[in-house]
Amino acid sequence: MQKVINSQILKETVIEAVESQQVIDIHTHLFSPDFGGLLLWGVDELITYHYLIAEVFRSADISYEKFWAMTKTKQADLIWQTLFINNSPISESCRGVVTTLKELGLDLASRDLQDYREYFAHQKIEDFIDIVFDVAKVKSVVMTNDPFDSIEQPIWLAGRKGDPRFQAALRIDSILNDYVDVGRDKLSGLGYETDLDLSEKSLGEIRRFLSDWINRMKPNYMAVSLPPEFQYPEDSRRGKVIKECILPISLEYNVPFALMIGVTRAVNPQLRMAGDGMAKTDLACLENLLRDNPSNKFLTTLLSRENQHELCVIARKFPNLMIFGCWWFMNNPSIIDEITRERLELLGLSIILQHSDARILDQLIYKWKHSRQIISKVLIDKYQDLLDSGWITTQDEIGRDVAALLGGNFEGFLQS
Ligand code: FIX
Ligand code: ZN
Repeated sequence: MQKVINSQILKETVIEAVESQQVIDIHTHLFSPDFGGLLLWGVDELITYHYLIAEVFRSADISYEKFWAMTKTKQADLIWQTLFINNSPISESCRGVVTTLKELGLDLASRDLQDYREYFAHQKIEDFIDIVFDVAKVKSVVMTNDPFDSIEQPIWLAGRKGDPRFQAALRIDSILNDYVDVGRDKLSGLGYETDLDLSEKSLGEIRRFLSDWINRMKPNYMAVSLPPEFQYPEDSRRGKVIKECILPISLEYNVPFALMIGVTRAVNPQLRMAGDGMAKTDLACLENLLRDNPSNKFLTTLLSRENQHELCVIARKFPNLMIFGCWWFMNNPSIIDEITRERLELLGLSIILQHSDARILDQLIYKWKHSRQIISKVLIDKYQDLLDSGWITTQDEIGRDVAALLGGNFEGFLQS
């Protein structure tokens, strides 16, 4: 007998469904242990996350030069003192550290960074991964894999067989955004004969490269981050490579093309990785891609709040587009709340609600805990509206919907 939901039990039913659902995290910067030093974890990494580095310069009286000359431990000391001791850690990135330490069972009353360091020093990474996946209720994560990275490349070439909970995504930014200065050299270095003019031969070689690396990595998707001025079609090397190489290979191998649009890299280069900015995009580029390539599958997330409503409308028009997550500057409670409502209202359940973008393993804990809180709140309101309209629903149906939003839709989209 299925449990019919009424207003009295709606809240607890949704919270239970959302809190217990194992998620698939479709975009992270995490790595499995076989990638060695690329896997970041522990309290010093958490505190020196680039989101926090951007914040520390607003409050600490320190020059960029001096900060970058410090060891990671010293940087973490400074950030801890500035953002957690001298000020309440109220920003989303600071609160994330608090939530993570709390969920790991550390004593927040002590505020003793040394104590926290000792806790991490006693962890064995393989066990710690299990702890984090368990606490965060994460089933699997998708990495961001750069075939040209000097640490990653030999691992893939040797036939990587790492922890299967860490799945691959083939990242192709340097071919699309930096072909002249970086991409071409890297391709040549791997034995793909490419020229600056992108002759027919070069385009064939880029297709061969993509095929080889799809076979090698078995990626969930091919991905690129793009600037706000991105256009498609585009009379540029990038436009040509997308049209002649990415799209046909994506179709042939049934590997979606993920576009993450809106980042302006190095707005303040002094901040290094923390120095990227954003702006809104003319989404005609996406409409053109979707209309001209109806058999291709696309995943998209955008960095500008101003673009989010338009993105939902585009997704209504093109079933070959799956929109996902609240990317980077979007990944803040007030904006997650807003755009999750907008997406559910315009697209129903046919979306991927969230991804974490975690760079440090431990962040899976807070990113998913904070997101689940908002997702529950939004879904309670949406189901309440349905009940008020006279719809009768069950606990199983709510569980089914939540499972789709937090992982099933991604699996289904990949398999379709
Ligand atoms: O391009 C990306 O995948 C971005 O998410 C990153 O480059 C960015 O630095 C980040 O960590 C955002 O959360
Ligand atoms: Zn990312």
